[in-house]
Amino acid sequence: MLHIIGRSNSGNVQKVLWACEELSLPYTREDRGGQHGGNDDPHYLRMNPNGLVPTVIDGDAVIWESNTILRYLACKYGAETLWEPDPAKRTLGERWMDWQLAVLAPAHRVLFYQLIRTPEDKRDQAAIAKSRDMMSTAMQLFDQGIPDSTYLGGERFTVADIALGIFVHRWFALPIFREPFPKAQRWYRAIAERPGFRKYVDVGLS
Ligand SMILES: N[C@@H](CCC(=O)N[C@@H](CS)C(=O)NCC(=O)O)C(=O)O
Repeated sequence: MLHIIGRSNSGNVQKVLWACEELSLPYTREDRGGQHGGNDDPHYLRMNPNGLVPTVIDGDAVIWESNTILRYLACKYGAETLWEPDPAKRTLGERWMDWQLAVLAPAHRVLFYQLIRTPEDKRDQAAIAKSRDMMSTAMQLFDQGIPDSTYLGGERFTVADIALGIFVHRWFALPIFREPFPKAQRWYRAIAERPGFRKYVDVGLS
């Protein structure tokens, strides 16, 4: 059975949990990271040299990087669902997955840690404002760049919608000023209906 390593309040672990729900895949999970620690245990570092979560074990395969895990699960278990079989069409979603790692996640990081994981009296308001503006700039690009289709890759819900869904959810859930991004909001409404999103992502930020 699939084994997931990582705390369930990690956005990158939530990607994997949401994918398992979409695929009706049974799994076991152990807490690691954050308040649970254990990232630097030598045996964990041998599996994941970054000391980050998630890591997934599936038989002989040990996999890290959440978007790589998403692609693996979709390709292996989601041929009829999460995996877009046409390589050219698949890039429509995959480009946003790479963009999520390179642009959106770094833009949101300070904002998220300051507002959710830092006590109010210790928050750095200037850093919060700067990170909000960075995330807003990224969200504006997302709003203008996504297609008019229901999902990022067309009418099929794929792993790209999961990878982006986690971080776009944070934009809409954090207690911040938000410019109206109507296309992003329409897409967000569609993915927020998925049972996997409700079960693992829309559970409060922590
Ligand atoms: N690019 C990596 C990022 C992994 C990452 O940053 N994980 C965070 C949790 S979301 C982590 O392990 N933080 C340290 C910790 O939880 O102790 C991925 O997508 O898997």
